[in-house]
Amino acid sequence: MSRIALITGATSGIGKATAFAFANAGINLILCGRRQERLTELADVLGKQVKTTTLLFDVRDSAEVAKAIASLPTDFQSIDILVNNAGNAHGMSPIQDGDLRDWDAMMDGNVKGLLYVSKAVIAGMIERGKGHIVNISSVAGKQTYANGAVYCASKKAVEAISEGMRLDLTQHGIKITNIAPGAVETEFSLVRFKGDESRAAKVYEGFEPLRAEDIADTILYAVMAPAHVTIADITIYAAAQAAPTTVYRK
Ligand code: NDP
Ligand code: 8X3
Repeated sequence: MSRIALITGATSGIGKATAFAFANAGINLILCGRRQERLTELADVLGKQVKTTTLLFDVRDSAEVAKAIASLPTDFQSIDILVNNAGNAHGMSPIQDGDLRDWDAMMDGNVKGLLYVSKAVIAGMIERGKGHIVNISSVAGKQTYANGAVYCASKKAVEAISEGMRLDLTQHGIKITNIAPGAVETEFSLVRFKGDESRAAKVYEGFEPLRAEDIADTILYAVMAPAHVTIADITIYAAAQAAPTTVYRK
């Protein structure tokens, strides 16, 4: 029987590419995000390949998350795969200049949001004695860089949550995969720099960044591993990137 995957942040970038990769592999989809129009467009396309439904919620709102997931039609309730991908960086500045709204957006979305969605899905996985959770961390969760303390902290938290989930959930037949990408050209930098297109474009200038599809391929690889194999932790850099802020540009 085809598996069912819930992907957060499916409206853009890595989440969207993962939705395409999963559909090509015959995995049914629950596509989540805050932009209904994009969700509808995506569901129209991918619904031709696999069974697809959408959920509109902000991961920062625990009640909204619980309500949305509880509202799934019966044939989408047995979630086999959860891809905790929704998240963003907001702002980039020395800690002393940080904006409290940016800090809230990152800690509430990247950390607490991931927890809220996981909580709503894990109970069913435990009941069924199987499941797979893929958490999208970042190289920022492996190594802190200047002007990024809070985003890095949010991704270090994701790393810790992945480890903790693996310790607590392995006995219930649930696999945990933590994926830490380097620079991927998506809407990420546009969001970080609040719509400043030229500043966002500079992040990817002079080298070939990762594409969302590269990360989607890795996520697919992890979820297609045989039953006895857990892909626990993967770090992916662009070939020209050696560390979060060490990029060899031409
Ligand atoms: P995008 O900005 O392209 O996509 C972010 C996705 O997250 C969107 O679909 C957005 O959907 C969703 N999202 C953001 N905030 C919320 C929220 N509060 N509630 C619900 N959905 C939300 O960026 P990426 O695809 O690059 O980012 C995906 C993940 O990958 C993030 O966790 C990011 O930190 C991580 N990452 C990205 C890297 C990069 O270089 N691009 C590198 C390492 C990790 P919508 O706006 O519709 O809600
Ligand atoms: C996104 C990659 O290096 O900008 O998580 O933090 S980085």
